[in-house]
Amino acid sequence: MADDPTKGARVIAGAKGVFINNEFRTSNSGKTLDVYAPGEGAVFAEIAAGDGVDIDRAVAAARHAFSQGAWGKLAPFERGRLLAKLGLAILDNAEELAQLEARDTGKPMKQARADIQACARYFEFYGGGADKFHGETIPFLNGFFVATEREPHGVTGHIIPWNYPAQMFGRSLGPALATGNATVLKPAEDACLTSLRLAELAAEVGFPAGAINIVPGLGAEAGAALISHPGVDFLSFTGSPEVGVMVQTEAAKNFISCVLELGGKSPQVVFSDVDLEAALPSLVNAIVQNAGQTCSAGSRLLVQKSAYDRVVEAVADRFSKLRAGSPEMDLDLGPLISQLQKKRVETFIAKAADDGIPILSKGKVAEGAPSDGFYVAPHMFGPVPRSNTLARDEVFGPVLSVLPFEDEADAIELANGTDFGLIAGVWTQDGKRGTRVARQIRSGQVYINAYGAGGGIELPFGGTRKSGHGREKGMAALHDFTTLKTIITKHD
Ligand code: TXE
Repeated sequence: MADDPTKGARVIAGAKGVFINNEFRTSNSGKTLDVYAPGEGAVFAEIAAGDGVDIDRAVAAARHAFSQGAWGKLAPFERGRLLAKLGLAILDNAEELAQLEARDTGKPMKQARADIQACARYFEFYGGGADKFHGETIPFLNGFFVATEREPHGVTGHIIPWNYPAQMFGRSLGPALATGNATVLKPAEDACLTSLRLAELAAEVGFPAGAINIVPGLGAEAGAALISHPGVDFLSFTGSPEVGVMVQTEAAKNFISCVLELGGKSPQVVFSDVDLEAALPSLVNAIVQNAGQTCSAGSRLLVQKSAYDRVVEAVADRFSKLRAGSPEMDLDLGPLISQLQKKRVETFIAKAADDGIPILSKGKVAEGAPSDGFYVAPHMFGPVPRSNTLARDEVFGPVLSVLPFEDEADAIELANGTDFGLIAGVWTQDGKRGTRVARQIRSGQVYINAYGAGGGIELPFGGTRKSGHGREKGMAALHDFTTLKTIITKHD
């Protein structure tokens, strides 16, 4: 382990503080929380346990930045320039950030490096969008001139999870800042070090005080205080459906709106005319990436009966070769984020065995992976009965459920057969069928002959029903972070 690149990750100086008005300060309580390195199963840092008082201070700082401070006075192109500068600073510090992210989340170094590149892309993309997102004029009665304008909400509250901390930082804050909001972010207690370092970088490149405020802490304390705060004008939440309901309820009490991204049980629909060779890497990677802890994980593999044996055999073969290991081993997947998440996933696996669902294939935890790390070998189960929990509920781990279907109509019914609707993949060489099926699947995104390609920063992303609502990514996110004003002028 001596050559572990992540061991040198600088645990940033301010990690034990809250970041308000461009500086780290001691939290109100002075209490801290332990941070585990999931790859090692050991504590490697401490963070501040922010509370309601810290949230009050952060919201006040954001309010001041928005209404009186330098941030609120910037022209859109100046905001855009700052976002672009942050994107460049992220690229300049990419290796350090990737090492910190890998240590904090356990993900393989190649994944962590890709995540940091994606984080930079969010700031580049939204930096470019800041001065290109505008209203319109509307033809109205004679003697009137009507124009619409996109206004920022004011102070936006952001709660992000631990699975892609740096990416979520960019995905959530990028569009909020581009449109001129001042932000308060509560990162996940399980992995928040890159958020703190990114905020520090933002201050270094010139973001005015109060534009970005970070309060780490527990969901039930700092998180609960942020979502119920009367000084917050809009909420952006990514996490579990259970907490998503709380966010929406608190937003309703304050008469504000919110965007919720709550995960999924996404299907990959494989028809018998699939180009299997081309599809295989995506069919497997969709559930293995980030050890299955991905909201858009392709956790249900739906296979047409006439091709079932052929497809299952090929996927199972790849599955059996998968290896989980520590960040520096840089294998197919890393550990899960915590002992708790490992237990949750193992409970699903044990239940599947109790329910008599056959294991079609299994990967391994690699030799040399630290024995205390939170590793779970990838599992492939099938055929999974349609009513089973493994066919309906999000596992958030490297567990693939295989379900057979008869024909196109059956495939659509099965694909739509959960409470979620985030993303889907359709695999067929029949172009008309691909489009037909994609149009009938209820979800925010549908890929045809691909899955989750290229990070999709430019592509609107979000769900229906239990997967949440509102859209992140792409120019669509700018809509959520603004409110539409119509100015009606009578000139005759
Ligand atoms: O989520 P939580 P957890 C799903 C996934 C996973 C399950 C549980 O299925 O197994 O949720 O994960 C903050 N008020 N997803 O327990 O608790 C918390 O501090 C305000 C899918 O980690 O929802 C963290 O910052 N905030 C998902 C964030 O919510 C609260 C990603 C997410 O934590 C809070 C993560 C409260 N009362 C989990 N309680 C996705 N969509 O990708 C917690 N939080």
